[in-house]
Amino acid sequence: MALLKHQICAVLLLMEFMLLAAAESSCPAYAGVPGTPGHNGSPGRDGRDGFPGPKGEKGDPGVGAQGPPGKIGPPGLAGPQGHKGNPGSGTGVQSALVTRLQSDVKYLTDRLAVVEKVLGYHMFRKAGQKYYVSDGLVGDFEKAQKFCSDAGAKIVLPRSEDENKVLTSMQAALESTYVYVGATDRKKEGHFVDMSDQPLTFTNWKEKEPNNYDGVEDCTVIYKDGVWNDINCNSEWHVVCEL
Ligand code: MFB
Ligand code: CA
Repeated sequence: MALLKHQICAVLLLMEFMLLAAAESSCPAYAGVPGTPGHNGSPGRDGRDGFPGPKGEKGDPGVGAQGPPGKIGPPGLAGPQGHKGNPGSGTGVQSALVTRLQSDVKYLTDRLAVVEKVLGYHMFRKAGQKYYVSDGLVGDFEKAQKFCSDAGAKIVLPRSEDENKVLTSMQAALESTYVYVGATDRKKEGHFVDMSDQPLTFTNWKEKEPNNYDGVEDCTVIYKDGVWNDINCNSEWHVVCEL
C-alpha cells in the first residue's frame, strides 16, 4: 500500500512540474521584482583578424647604410701662401730681440736728453716731435744763429700750419714784435732756403711779401698774427730755437 502511495505522489509531482512548465511558456506571468545584476562575465576569446586596411601613403626615402669610401681624388690646386710662421726659438730670435731693445733704449735715452735740455730754458713749447725754446734773447740774425747752434739747436722754422701756430703762441708770450725764422735768400735773391740750404716746404708769407724792401732784406721773421715778412738780417728781434 505504501509503495502505491509513493508512486501516486511521484506521478502527481511530475504532473505539477509539467503543468508549471507549460504555464510559464503559455501564460504571461507578471514580471517579478528584477533580481540583483550578476557580475560581468569573464572576457570572451579574441576575435579573428579583420580584413586588410587601405594602402598607406608612400614613406620618406630611407637612409641606406653608408657605402665604402670612394677612390682618392686628383690633387687640388695649390692654396694661397700661408702666414709667416712664428719666430723660431733659436738664438737668432734672441739676438734680434736684443738688437731691438738696444735700439729702443738708445731712442729713449736721446729723447730724455732733449727733454732735459728743453727744461733748461725759460720758455718752451712742444711742436710735433720738436721743441721750441727761448730765454727771451734779442739779437740780429748772426747772434740768433750762434745762440741756437751753441745749444745744439737751430733757429726755429715752422714746417706746417700747426707748428706755425705754436710759434705764434710763443711770440705772444714773449710780447715781441717779430721772432726770427730760420729761412734766408742770402745765397740767391728770391730763393729762400732753410739753415741746411734746402728749399722751404712750408711758408706763410704776408700779402705782398717777401718784397726785399730797399733791396736789403734777406732774412725772415714771423709777425704776431703768424704771417712772415722778409727783413734786414742786421735788425734785432727775439730768438727762438728748435730742438
Ligand atoms: C715793409 C716791409 C719791410 C719793412 C717795412 C718797414 O712793408 O716789407 O720788411 O718791414 O715795411 C711795407
Ligand atoms: Ca719785407
